[in-house]
Amino acid sequence: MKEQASPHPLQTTFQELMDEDSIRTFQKFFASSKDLMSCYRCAIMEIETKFRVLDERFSLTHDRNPIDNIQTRLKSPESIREKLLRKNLPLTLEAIEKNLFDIAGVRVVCSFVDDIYMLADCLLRQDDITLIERKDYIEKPKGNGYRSLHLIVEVPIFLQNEKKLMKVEVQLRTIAMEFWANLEHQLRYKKNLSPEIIARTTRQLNECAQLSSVLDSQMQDIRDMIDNDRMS
Ligand code: 0O2
Repeated sequence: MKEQASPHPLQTTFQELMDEDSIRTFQKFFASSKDLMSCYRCAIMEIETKFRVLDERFSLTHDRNPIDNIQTRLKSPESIREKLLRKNLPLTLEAIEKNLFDIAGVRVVCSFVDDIYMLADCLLRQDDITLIERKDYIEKPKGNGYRSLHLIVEVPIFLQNEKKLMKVEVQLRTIAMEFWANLEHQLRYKKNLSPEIIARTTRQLNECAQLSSVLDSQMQDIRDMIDNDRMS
């Protein structure tokens, strides 16, 4: 989800799109998307605040914080363009709003696996939140071992004269899941690897994902034991 430090998106595009008409279309399009991008930024703020409130209230009653850290990101113009092209969609604001649900992203890194589900439930019980899609890659990890709980939610933002419903992608994961995903993300984008190395590293990454899953369940067991002891 983190946008890596890379050349400015417009620079890459200028190199790729040679004819001046395309360059002008792209520039005009992103100038016109400023208002929509600002709405996505507002939606990110709303969701982030909701999680910060939940963390604050939980720490009051349970004497610990379920959230380790929160990261947010707005998809870059270049990623938006790429995704629209990949999905065979036109470069329009309508196409973005209707089809791309991960323009606004909030990643919540939790201490323990059960914190993920507790926070997701608390968020989804709020009466201004609508669940659009839920993908549980913890219960069913991806083939490469990727684990996280993904939610697409709709949240209202209140502007000067209107209320607007915005979609936000929320990714919830533990510190161990985050550790694995960050390293896998770095490796995934390394180019020019031989098929043999790709096969070997894929297998090894999968083993690491399984180790991280064991780590999560052992840490959860330890915490449960400590919690039970304190209550008795
Ligand atoms: P970025 O830069 O993180 O935003 P789609 O959203 O349609 O392209 P899909 O498969 O429907 O694809 O979405 P899914 O499965 O909900 O995953 C979307 C995001 O989850 C990715 O965003 C990553 O952030 C994360 N993710 C999914 N699979 C993996 C994985 O195998 N490894 C890692 N490290 N992250 C993963 P983007 O758009 O790829 O990138």
